[in-house]
Amino acid sequence: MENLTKKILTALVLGVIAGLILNFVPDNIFAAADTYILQPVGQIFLNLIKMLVVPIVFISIALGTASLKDPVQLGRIGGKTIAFYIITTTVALTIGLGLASFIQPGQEGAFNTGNAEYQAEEAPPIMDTLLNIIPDNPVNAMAEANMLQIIAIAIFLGVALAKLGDKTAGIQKLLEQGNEVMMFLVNIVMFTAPYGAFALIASAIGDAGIDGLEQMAMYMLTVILALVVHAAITYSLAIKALGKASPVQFYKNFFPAMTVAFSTSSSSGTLPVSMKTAQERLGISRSVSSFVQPLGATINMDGTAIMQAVATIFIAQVYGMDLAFSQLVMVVLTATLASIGTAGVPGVGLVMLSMVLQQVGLPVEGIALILGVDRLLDMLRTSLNITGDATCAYIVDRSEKNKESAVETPSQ
Ligand code: DAS
Repeated sequence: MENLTKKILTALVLGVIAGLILNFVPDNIFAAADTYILQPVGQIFLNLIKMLVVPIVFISIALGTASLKDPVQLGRIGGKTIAFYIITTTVALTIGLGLASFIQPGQEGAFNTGNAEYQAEEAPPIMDTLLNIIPDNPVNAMAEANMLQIIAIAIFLGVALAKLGDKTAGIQKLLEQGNEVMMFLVNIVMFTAPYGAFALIASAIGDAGIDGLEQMAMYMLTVILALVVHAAITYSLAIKALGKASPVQFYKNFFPAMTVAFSTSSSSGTLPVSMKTAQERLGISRSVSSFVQPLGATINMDGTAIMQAVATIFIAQVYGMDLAFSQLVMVVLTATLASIGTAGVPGVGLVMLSMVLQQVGLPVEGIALILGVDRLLDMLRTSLNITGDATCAYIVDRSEKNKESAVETPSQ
């Protein structure tokens, strides 16, 4: 994994250089390079890694649930996970709102809002998302890669396997072997990671353009600063205080998965690697990792929440609109709820941002101002998203192990 991480990092550096160079070639040359080389290579890598997500999530959750001692433990793990996710997302939003209000990245009149337009995609209503968690057609859920429904089906199967025990040993063995096959395929697919990483970041930098990067520098720096503060403070404190571990060591061990998340901008697509890294390098049990991380890839996106908070303040400033405290509270509530219903795929943060802006009465077309640099920020915030999921899995796993050891070694 170390060697692969070095190759991905090298590919990313070369991709940034290539992207900057592409800014100095004629537009038609960049368009041809992007259309016939960079996009296809990047898409092949993304498709290969996403190909494994549904089987890996389904098999790991079913096996993880089946290995739990009792369904009560599943309920306890679920409760701790949801609580951690809601608290850290709220903290992330507060950091984003606070830094953006302090730094003031958007000045009224500094940006051309005249021809800004953005066609907002409809994000699913929250209630529909919650009701749709229980699928009416498991095959459909798999075909549509509906992660929340796949998680629900896998949990039902896992509980049945746990209850039926030896009667279904054959199915459990089949799932175990399926997991082995999937992990092998992850290793195979990851050989394409450096090429995909190079292509995706070169395309994103070439597309953003040096002018676009300069004009959006303050906005980007505010988002990046908030991402770093959340990782360096919120997660580090949680790892130290609740996980009883060194945050530096945690980040070193989880870094390979973060480079893949950065390259793909997809939490769901990175799941095969983030779960493998969490289990093999962070020592998180498969039962906790395979429940907490897939759930987090779908409902927990602290990096995305930070972008939404900063973007909301930025757009309000650019359009010269002040946000009352009650509107800021609405931003926190809407962004927290919006993240539950959307899967971790590239660009989903903007779909949710349009919901937040509509909720507080800000012009949705303001998203057009940040569109050009969003893919680059998506890479960074997706790395934070999966890190929050792994931090939660680590802490929940430690608390479960402490509980088990407490039970096994009753007080004297
Ligand atoms: N790319 C999303 C993810 O996979 C995050 C986002 O779009 O904000 O987590």
